[in-house]
Amino acid sequence: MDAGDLVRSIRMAGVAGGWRPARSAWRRRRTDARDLPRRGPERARVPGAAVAAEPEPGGGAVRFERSTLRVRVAVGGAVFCGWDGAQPEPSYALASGASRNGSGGGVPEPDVRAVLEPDKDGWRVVSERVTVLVSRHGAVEIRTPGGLLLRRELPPRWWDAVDREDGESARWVQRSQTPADARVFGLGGRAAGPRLPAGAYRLWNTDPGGSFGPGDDPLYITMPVQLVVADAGCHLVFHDNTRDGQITLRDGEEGAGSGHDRPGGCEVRMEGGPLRYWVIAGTPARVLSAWTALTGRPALPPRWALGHQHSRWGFGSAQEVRRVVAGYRERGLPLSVVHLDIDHLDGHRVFTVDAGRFPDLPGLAQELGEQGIRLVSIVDPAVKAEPGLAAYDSGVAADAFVKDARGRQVRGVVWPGEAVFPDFTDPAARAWWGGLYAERLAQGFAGVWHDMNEPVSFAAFGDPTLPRSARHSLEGRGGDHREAHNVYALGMARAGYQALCELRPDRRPFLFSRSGWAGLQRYGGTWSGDVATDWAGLRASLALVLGLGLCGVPYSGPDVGGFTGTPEPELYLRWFQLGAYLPFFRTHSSILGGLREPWEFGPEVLEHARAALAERTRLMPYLETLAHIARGTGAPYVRPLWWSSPADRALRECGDAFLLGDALLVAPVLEPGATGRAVRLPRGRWYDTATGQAHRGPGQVLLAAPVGRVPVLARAGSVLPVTGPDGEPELEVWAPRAGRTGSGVVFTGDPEGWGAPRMERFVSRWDGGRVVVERDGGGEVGYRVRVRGDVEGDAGTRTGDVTQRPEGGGAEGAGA
Ligand code: NBV
Repeated sequence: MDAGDLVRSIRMAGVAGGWRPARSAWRRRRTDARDLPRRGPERARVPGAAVAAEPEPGGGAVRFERSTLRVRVAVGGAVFCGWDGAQPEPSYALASGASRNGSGGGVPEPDVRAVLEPDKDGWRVVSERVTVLVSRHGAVEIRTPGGLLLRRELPPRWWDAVDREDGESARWVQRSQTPADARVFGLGGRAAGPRLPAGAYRLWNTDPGGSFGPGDDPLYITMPVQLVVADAGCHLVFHDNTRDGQITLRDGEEGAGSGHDRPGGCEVRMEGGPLRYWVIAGTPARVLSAWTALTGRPALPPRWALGHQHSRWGFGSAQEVRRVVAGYRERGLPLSVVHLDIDHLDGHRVFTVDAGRFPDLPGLAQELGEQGIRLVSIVDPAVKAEPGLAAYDSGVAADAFVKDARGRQVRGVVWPGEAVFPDFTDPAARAWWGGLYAERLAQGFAGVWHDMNEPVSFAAFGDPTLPRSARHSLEGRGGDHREAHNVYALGMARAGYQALCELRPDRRPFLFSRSGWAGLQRYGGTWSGDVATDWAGLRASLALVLGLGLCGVPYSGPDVGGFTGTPEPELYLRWFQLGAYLPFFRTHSSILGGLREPWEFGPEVLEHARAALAERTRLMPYLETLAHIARGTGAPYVRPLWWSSPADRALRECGDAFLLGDALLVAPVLEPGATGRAVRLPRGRWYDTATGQAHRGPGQVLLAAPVGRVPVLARAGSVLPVTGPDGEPELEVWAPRAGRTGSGVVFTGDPEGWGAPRMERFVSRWDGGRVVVERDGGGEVGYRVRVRGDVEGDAGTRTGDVTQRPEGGGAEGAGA
């Protein structure tokens, strides 16, 4: 047991209490001691020298003395490399699974224009976006079409079992080099990010137990997905292997004076499973587009899921829910969703209701629905092992629960007590589980919140999850928890998403999940999990959202105010102000923590929270547009500052600000006592949206950040849809630089159904001393237009607002 395990188990035992976690931990240890195949003697192997090569569609196979490497460039430019005969499938990341409206994913066709040909030191495959070079000893280089090195994978090393009777796949390690200036992002949700410092990152989805801060790793979502940014270009590398493993990052060093750079690099070490990876090179936007073409486009949340959401573990009763909702209503604060946590269940049993505390849940749901508020339900995977309980009995009948090697149920301990775990890697179990969601819909819930699905089984010591030897279907191939653990929540999300599509075919599902893996976005989003209530937790919550977005999961956000304890008013407010600009905006806290209603922190905080909520409401059409862009292209709503300037090295280090779409730059306050802050600007002209003052990037500016607001800047030329003062949508246009043009798109879609959205594009430009906006392709603009920034000709002469009528006619008024 390492130190992390120890801390976790102490926290876990505290949370769960009693003797059960101790018994469960012993049981898990015994099961593994009995059933886990023991590794016999091993022998190291490297590929050796190349023997032959043969072309195949999109690339070819190079045979070495002791392995074979397959290189294949796919249509769209993604490169697949597989050793020892590994193919792209089967894959949990690529599986198209439950797709609707083409969220797809899946193995792309080979690009037949790319062919393997001899090169001076081996072979090469030239394609439109990258050149792949394979050396005679099995090193693989990925270069830009211009020849710049993006990544060099050194020949791998395996440890094969000497007598193969144990049936175990070989452990392996692969080292790689990246340019000295390269910076790495991603690896799932990492509190230490967004730019990942040098160090070791484990690949094993883990509940940190209690709460986490920037030093806790791994967390709930790990993924072998790295987004690497360097002067030479940007690329994503994905090691498609679900096993436990570790990625160690090493920073490069630029040879100060000596002229010799020490490359940066990483080492991927896996406990078994295939050695195969994908590399996608290009601009960040292209990389995310190709990545989500491979693993599936992000599900589009219903419009209401972009509004403010409120939750608490421990509402405890329908009256308390009504009291909180009335609190929002009476203060005129918008509220879109209320979440019910495990305390609304009967004895913590999933798919039940405590009828004493929530006597008429469908009635409550309807009552809230009349006020425009949706109810979302927590769903934990563990089912109480209790004959007579419908979920248990039907699961037994469907043979859906995870078993050990001897065919007995694997039992663990979670909130309801002794529990069993559905095998979400089994298609039949997924179908059975999905059917249970009918009960949630009948109770009036509009969406689901998957929790505890790393999966967690409380343990007084060791790893709080299922035994590694537990058997899983793995889509019929058969295997154990070592392979299934990291994709357990992904399978649960797939089951839930598919069920909601089938049970309510006219509505888009709303689903978010604490744990997951590459491809989670096909089914829904995620949230921070139990982030600690302190300033470091606030910073970590932004790191998670940014990192996950770069791994293809764009919809997420933290527990605003932190999960634990009670935030001081200033911390609560700063968290609230950040949350208002993130896709998933939810106040939530632990049953042991304090309240998170905006009025609980004094009148000053309430007024500032009101302003943040008003800004959220104003930006709703823009957020909806960003949701459609994410759906269509994989570009996250929340992007790092280097998104459109990846060559700006200073921006790669910047983890305290972000771009919200193309138009806005948000610089939240992440420190106590601040009244201003430094903001790094990407290249271009940026307006402070509070003052209208223009700033020029690249560079750094100091902006006021009084307690009532966080700096937000708008990119000159941008056109974004917002809600106008009368509640009607309007276009906000930030004056382009003199002589330049700008643009923006607007998506308006079906609020909750599957109807195709409407896309409109607008262009902004100067015309005779005033800014005009035109619909791309001609025709009426159709919206009221508000021009902001430098509204008269030369930059800086006059700053203010001008409103234009929908017909695109003359100015209605000018602000100062
Ligand atoms: O269901 C209770 C909590 C929930 O409020 C939280 O958001 C989850 O991350 N859940 C974890 C289980 C309890 C953890 C201590």
